[in-house]
Amino acid sequence: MTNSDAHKQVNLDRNIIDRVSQLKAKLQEASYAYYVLDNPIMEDTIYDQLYRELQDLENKYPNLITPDSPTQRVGDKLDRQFNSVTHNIPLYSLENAFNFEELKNWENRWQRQIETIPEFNYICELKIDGSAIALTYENGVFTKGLTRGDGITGEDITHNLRTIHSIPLRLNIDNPPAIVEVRGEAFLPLQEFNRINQEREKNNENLFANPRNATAGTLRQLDPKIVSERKLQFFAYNVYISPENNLINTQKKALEFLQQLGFLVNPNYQFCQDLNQVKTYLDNWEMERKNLPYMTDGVVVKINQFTLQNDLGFTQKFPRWAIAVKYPAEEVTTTVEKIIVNVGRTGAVTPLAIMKPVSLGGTIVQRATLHNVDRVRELDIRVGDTVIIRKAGEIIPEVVEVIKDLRPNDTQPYQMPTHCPECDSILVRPENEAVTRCVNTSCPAILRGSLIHWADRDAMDIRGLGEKVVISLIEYKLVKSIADLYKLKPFEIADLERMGEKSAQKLIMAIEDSKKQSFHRVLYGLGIRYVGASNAQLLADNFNNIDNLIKATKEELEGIYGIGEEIANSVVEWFSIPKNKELVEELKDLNINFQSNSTQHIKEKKLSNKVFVLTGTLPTLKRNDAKKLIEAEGGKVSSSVSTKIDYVVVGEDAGSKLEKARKLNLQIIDESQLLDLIKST
Ligand code: 1X8
Repeated sequence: MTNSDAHKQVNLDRNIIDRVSQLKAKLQEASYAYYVLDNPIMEDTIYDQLYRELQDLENKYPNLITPDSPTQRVGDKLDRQFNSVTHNIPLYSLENAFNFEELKNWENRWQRQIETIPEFNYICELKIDGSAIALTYENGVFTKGLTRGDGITGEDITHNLRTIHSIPLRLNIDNPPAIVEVRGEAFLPLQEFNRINQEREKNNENLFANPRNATAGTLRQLDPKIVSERKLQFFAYNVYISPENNLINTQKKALEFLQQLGFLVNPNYQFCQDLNQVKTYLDNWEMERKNLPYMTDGVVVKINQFTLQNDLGFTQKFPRWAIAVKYPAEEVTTTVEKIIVNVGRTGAVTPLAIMKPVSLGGTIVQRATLHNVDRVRELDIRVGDTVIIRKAGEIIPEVVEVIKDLRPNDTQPYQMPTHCPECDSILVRPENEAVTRCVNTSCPAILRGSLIHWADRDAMDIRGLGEKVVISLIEYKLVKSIADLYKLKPFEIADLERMGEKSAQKLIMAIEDSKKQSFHRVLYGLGIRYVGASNAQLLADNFNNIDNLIKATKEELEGIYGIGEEIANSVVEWFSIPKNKELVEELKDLNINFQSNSTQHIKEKKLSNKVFVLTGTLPTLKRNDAKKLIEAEGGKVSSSVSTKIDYVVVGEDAGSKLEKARKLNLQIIDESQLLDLIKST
């Protein structure tokens, strides 16, 4: 290379470097105008061209790729579950008020907390029904995004949050503070929520019950590509800056600052002098919120002044300076066309009203649960009745009331069937239980429910195995148990209604893939009564494999913190039924995962499954801080001393708990030993 060639090379690089940074800046500006300001400054085709030019340059010169480049929003699929990360600042939830009276009580309460009440006012913001998220920016660049989790530790979902266009990858100011932490709500606009559910219905996948669940489910995807296809949005509502900035000393200024940083802030917030003005805001948005393109479930009322917020601080669970005022669940009227009963996977028989379709809380509904026989009798609901229905947090709403004055002539009281509508066995209602059951273990309804549950998102997560496919599989006698799923041949299902060869192949792959799911999901999938997703995790962590669990006695099960008598009984009973044991053996032979993976994150925590009791005054740690430290490492804190306790942490003036701990021969430690425990292992 001659001298002048080398010179040219440097120039070329300089030009390319400049071009790349210009492209990044221009694309970022256009994206911000489109997604945050809702005021596009560039044609889509131009954006695409510039984006492709940047992508080509980055492909050619990979060392020019930076994490804040617009091309870096959709990354690679994760090959493991998410890491748990401790929040720098806990993410508290909010205390709820359900009417204005309760809001006034809250004001009285916080005002009694302080000696002199300074001048103050409130900021009202809409409460968005999504997932709370914490974002970290280091020197202006987005580096980490966590879910709320339990408020102390969350899950690292950075790769998914990067796909949300209203989350800037780089803050929009010169000389950003070293650390900026932004909190806000990720959510799915209603239109997008409905589109996703329509798609899921088409693909025979289970529907999301509401936008909140859909948001949480989407954020927990391992593949950012799927996340980026679902148009999530983000409203920012809180910011922490380090080093501190004393100019931002009110919530109003914080919201304005967030906008300057490039975030989308919900524009419907309002400054209120006092609770009377808050009342006007609440009354106005009770109806107005129904016209918004996203779901809200209330209003967050915050004290505006940060000095006052700091003086008030936090209770064990909530900030004292903010409260959520919840609106009552939406109710609508419709008429009953039919009353049917549904048999679930446990054989439980639930009466349902089939109604004239109505719009309720963002979705069209047609079925409402009547819960049980007693409820049906109490309501005296009849075909032809006009009813008031309400969403109770699930996709199937409930009937709240029958408007008797609107009842047509010639109606008949509803008679619950005495026999199972699916297998004609006689229905049984055990004494002192509200539930009527079909107890025929070969009832097709029970098989159907078990298969749907097995395929559930939180169980084996088998895509394409929704209710309709399961019904066909059973109808054509292709499966008689969960194990039969793993013996299906593509040609057998390709003939089913609405299934082609391609979807059949895909379904077979998804079923095969589910063999890799972790043990706790398998346990949950078995559908043992009272063993929900979190109890399944507890059992998997403590017993490691299915053989240990099968052998476990009621006492051993009850020895686990978090497992009570009801659950223990249910587990022992389930494994004592020969048919269930046969199923487990058959699934084992098919290579279903019945073994805990010891590298799971829960195991990495130092105090996993250790239970502590705190008693007396510790020398440096406040009780609540000690609790948080223990919980952050996976431990639990109990308030009562029993043989289930691993450590009793003792401070000054410890009383009866210390005595009891000595009697039970428990391990007694002091604060410094606790801290060693956390630091070591
Ligand atoms: C939760 C929410 C908050 C706000 C809006 N929507 C929510 N779901 C807000 O402050 N604008 S604050 C909050 C919390 O602190 N847990």
